[in-house]
Amino acid sequence: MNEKKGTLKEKLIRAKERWAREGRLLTGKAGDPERERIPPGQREVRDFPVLDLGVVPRVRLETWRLDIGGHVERPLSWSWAEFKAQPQVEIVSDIHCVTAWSRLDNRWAGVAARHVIESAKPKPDTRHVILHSLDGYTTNVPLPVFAGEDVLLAHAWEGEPLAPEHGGPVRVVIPRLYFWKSAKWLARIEFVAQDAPGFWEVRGYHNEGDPWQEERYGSPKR
Ligand SMILES: Nc1nc2c(c(=O)[nH]1)N[C@H]1C(S)=C(S)[C@@H](COP(=O)(O)O)O[C@H]1N2
Ligand SMILES: [Mo]
Repeated sequence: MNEKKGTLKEKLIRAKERWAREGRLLTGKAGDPERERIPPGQREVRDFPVLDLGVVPRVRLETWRLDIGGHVERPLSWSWAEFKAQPQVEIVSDIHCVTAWSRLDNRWAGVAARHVIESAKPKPDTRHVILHSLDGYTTNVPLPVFAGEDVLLAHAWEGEPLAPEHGGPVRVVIPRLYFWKSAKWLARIEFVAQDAPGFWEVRGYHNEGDPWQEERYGSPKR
């Protein structure tokens, strides 16, 4: 990474840590997903903003692999062809980013997280899933959330291959949590018995991140 990009990245991280300390955007009211479409403190956008640490990893499909392991009976490593040969599903879901934008009705295509779980067979005391990305980013999710029927390893958005800036070739999509839990440039899925907070979770962001409960920020875990 060059020096300028490094500085921008540090500035962005500092700003988002400050938001967490100040509790920016908090309304103090929970929302009801049965009756409302937009969680508290969010506003709808029509474009598709890009949010990351400012470095888009260069990925070649010929060498791309997805490793699935940790606390499992059957560790797996899929090439691009193997990944594409898994059962494919299409899911329409909403995005809720902790920076307050929500984007409704996104049509994703890919491999269901449930299929990954059934294939790798996590051991009975598995509690969490750590997602590892090619830019060094990590995020953690409880296994029951990752096992949700709407959770996807997505390679397409609105009928087109997922763009590199949005996490292509493959990103995770977890509609029930704030979008920072949806790891872009997915490289490894690690099942674990012991939770481990990820990149934003150790920088003041909530460990679970349910937008309807406004779980934007948590206590610092450093
Ligand atoms: N690998 C990786 N995944 C990531 C991030 C990142 O920096 N690196 N940023 C997260 C954050 S904070 C958000 S809001 C969403 C943004 O996804 P988008 O750029 O497709 O809108 O990706 C999430 N996944
Ligand atoms: Mo974000």
